[in-house]
Parts: sequence; C-alpha cells; structure tokens
Amino acid sequence: VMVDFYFDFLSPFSYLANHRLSVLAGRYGFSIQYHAIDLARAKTAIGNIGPSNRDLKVKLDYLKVDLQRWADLYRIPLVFPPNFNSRRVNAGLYYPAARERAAEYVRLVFDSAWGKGWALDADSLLAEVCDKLNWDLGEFEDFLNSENAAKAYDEETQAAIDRKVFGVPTVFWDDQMWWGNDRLFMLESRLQKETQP
Ligand code: GSH
Repeated sequence: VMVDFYFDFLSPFSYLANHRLSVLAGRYGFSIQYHAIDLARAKTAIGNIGPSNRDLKVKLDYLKVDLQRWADLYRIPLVFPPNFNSRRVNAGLYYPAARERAAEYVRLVFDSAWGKGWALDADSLLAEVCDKLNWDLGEFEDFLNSENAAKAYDEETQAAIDRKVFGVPTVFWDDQMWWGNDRLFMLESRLQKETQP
C-alpha cells in the first residue's frame, strides 16, 4: 500500500497529520510518498481567494484551541512559528539527497517549525536539518536557489492541482482522497478493512 501525502510546511494541520500518518504507516506497513506544495497557489487555482484563517482573528483563536487539543491528543508539542514563509523548506523536499530520506526531512522540518516554533525561513533551521542529515549546508542552499528547485516545486504543485488538491493536509490511497488531519481516521478504517488477513 502506498499513500500520497500533500502538505505545505506552513500548515499546522499538516504537522499534526504528518505525525499521525507516520504512526499509521508503522502500524499498517504502508509507504508514504511526500509532496510539498504551494498551498496558496492550490487555493487560488480553485477560486478560493477569501481571507486566510490567520487574518480572521475570531476563527484563528478557535483554531489555536483546536490545534492544541490535537497536539495534546497526539502528545506532541505545538508552537506557532513567527512567519509562514515555507517556500524554501517546501522546495527542499526535492533536493536529490532528500529522495531516500524524505520521511526524516519532513519530520525534522515540521518538528523545528511547529514543534519548536522556529521561523520557517530561518537559516538556523536549514543548518539544523543539514546537520542532522549530514548534508552540506552550502550545497543544499545552492539547490534551494536553483532553477531545478523552482521547477520541481512548481511541477509538484501543478500535479497536485491537476489531482484536485485544494487544501492541506491531503492524503490519497488510490483514487480516494481525504482532506484534513481530522479525516485520517477514515483512512485508518479503510486500512483496517483492507490490510487485515
Ligand atoms: N479540518 C482540517 C484538519 O483537521 O486538518 C482543517 C485543515 C485546514 O484548515 N487546512 C488549511 C487549508 O487547507 C491549511 S492549514 N485550507 C484550505 C481550505 O480551507 O479550503
């Protein structure tokens, strides 16, 4: 079984979903194909041009309570980062050396950004990730500034839009799609039905 996971590092619900998905992957033995995409572009593509949740104070106040409840349920920390500039870390998933280590890369970035509240565009975050993964920081930064990175990020986002991904976190198993950390129990229920002997 292979599950496609679409996310943007700026999304706290994606942070929660990434945690839960890796637990489920261990339990049910499926692999995860990671896709970092530009959420703003996916929203614009379907005409979702209203204000972001982060500009709706009353809703944002509720969402912060909701997110904390989920984090408590999962027993993981949740700290809001100071900005949402996810472009570089999203494109970083397409660094050639990240191919075989996608799960580690994704977990490291999410844990720094949403577990510790580090700025998504901080050089120190990139340095930490490179340190943990044994990557050369200069090489990684060169990739992030390259045409190849921009092209891969653009193509992955377009492929997601073509698949009708309009928000994150979104998971696919075959042609079935679920949007939201809070829908992962539905994926789990299908896994239970179809992977138990
Ligand atoms: N109920 C969902 C969950 O539990 O994950 C909420 C997910 C959510 O609001 N995601 C935002 C999104 O995709 C990004 S953090 N927004 C697009 C939309 O609302 O259509």
